[in-house]
Amino acid sequence: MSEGNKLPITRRGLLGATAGGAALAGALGTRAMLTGTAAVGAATVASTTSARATGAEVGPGQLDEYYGFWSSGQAGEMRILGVPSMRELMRVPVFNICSATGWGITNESKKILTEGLLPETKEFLKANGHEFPPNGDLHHPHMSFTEGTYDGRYLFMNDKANTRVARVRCDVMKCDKIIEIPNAKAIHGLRPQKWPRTNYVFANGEDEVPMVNDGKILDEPEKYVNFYTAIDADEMKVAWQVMVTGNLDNTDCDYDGKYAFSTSYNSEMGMTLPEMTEKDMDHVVVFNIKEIEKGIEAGDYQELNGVKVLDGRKDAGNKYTAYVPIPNNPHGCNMAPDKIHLCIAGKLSPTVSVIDVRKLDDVFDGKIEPRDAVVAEPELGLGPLHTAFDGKGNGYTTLFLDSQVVKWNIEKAKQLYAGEDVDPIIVKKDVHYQPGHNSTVMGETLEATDKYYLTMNKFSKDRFLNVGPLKPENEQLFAIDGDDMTLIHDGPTFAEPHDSIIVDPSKVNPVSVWDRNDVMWEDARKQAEKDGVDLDDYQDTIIRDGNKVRVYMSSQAPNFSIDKFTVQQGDEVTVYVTNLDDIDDLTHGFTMNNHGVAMEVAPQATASVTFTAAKPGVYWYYCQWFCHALHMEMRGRMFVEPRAS
Ligand code: CUK
Ligand code: CUA
Ligand code: CA
Repeated sequence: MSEGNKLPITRRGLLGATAGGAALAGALGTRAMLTGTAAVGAATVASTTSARATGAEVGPGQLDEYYGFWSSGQAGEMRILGVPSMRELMRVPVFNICSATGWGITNESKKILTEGLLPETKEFLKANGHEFPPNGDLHHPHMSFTEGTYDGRYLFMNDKANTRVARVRCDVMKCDKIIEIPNAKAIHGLRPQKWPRTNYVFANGEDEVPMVNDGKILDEPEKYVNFYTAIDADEMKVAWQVMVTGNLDNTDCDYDGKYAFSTSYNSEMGMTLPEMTEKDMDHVVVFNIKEIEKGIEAGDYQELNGVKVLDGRKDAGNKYTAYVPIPNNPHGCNMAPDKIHLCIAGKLSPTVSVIDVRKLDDVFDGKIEPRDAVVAEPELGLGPLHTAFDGKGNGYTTLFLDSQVVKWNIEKAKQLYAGEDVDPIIVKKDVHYQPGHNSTVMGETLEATDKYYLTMNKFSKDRFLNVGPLKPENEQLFAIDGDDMTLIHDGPTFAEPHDSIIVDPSKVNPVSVWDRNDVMWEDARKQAEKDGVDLDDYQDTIIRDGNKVRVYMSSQAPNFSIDKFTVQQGDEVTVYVTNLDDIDDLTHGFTMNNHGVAMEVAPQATASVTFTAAKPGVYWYYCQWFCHALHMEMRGRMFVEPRAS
């Protein structure tokens, strides 16, 4: 072989270069490994061998067994997948701007994106040419709970980039509230209260800043603090905050409604990497919810930016918080569905620290030391990040550095900690590569199952056709109902699914068609009433109100009720479109050429958009959702007259 023909020596080269590669890959348990899997569908087909073997195959036209709700990290949206096929079913824009649906463009979405921002944020965004942050970093989507299990009302999620928390309505799968959290910076960990129901959503800031962050204090880290936030989940308003020592990373809460927890990797309050990793031990902060509520009642708080802030710092000398020492820059914080064991992943420590939450009463009563609440600390492998559960007493912990998942038994880990000669590790599986979050079916509820295990891997390396310097990430689904963990899906995903939940469809029941009385377009309804327009009926009304023009039209395939309207240069034009079609799939849209305007109008919905008609001329508007054989013809003209001045 000449030098030029030589394949580079990589794992891909070794596997792909010979016919033996296929056999080798088969022996490794999946054909998906070899096929490149350019699309999610292809990946599903490619892995049918193992999917069939476990009975997990989802054929054409068949429905998936479970819903998956996915984060997308810096893409800012939430995604809905079907499990086990891993088909992407829908994208729900939340913190991002969406070209398809008009999220961030319509008046209805802009209201949601702006109304929860702090006044000063609106001001400094304006200086950057924005009404609302155009990006978000969505890490943790979690569903609302009633009595320890999902109730299908809402999904809550954080935005680390702009310190926000959002809520998605599960009936229509649209975001209905976004709030910016005052005082805290970079909301990262987020969990809804599990018991008795989700009255609170717990969210922690990750970054330390001065308590009053107005530029008077800058490089004086000893004056920085961090905040833990409880949000009233029904009102989507901050209920209270607790000031803590150290930073905060991930959060979870118990099944009794008594305690919430948050990991800190920077108990050092260091500002540089060497400082943040200096100590062998960091901590988990335990928040005593009843004591905090009592403290608020007793007036033991200061008001800061309209929020009641309690002092839960380490030396504050009260019962709001306890600090449990944990090695070493811990990350994941996962409450087991046995209601007892809280699992803290050590990250730089190869251990998972298991806290028995029943012992926390004694910690707060001063009967035992905080560290005495730790009942196991098994060594599991390098870089433990997050733990999922199967409801059978086992944990599944991702090992970032080892590129593995380790299945281990909690009871055996406790026995080992107590000095018995047992091995808690059941099995380790390679994953590809560098896993972060993971999930099991209903795994963070009292109805946790041992059906499927999902690993969300940060690197795909050489697993797919090269698409340039930016690589996709990779997700792998395992069947775990047998003795072994069997890989049944392996496929790429776009940035960056941090976290996911897998939910039984009995918990989720979205509608197919909007209710005409929905609050989503309340402002449009009020304006139409003032304008004497019946939004529920056929509309073709154009209202001129100074230099404001309001155009009311309805859509019914393949027609807009108005095929032309005239405005003047500089007019502020608002177009309201009501979709009178009421059957599945008959979504229309409204796109105004050359104005940066597009929106989705799903069956029985009203949507509106406002823009300035800046340049005289003829502009076509059209429906951008393919709705009918005559969809292309579903269009009309806007005439912009030169302003007569
Ligand atoms: S963090 Cu992403 S891998 Cu934001 Cu939940 Cu651990
Ligand atoms: Cu209506 Cu396309
Ligand atoms: Ca540290």
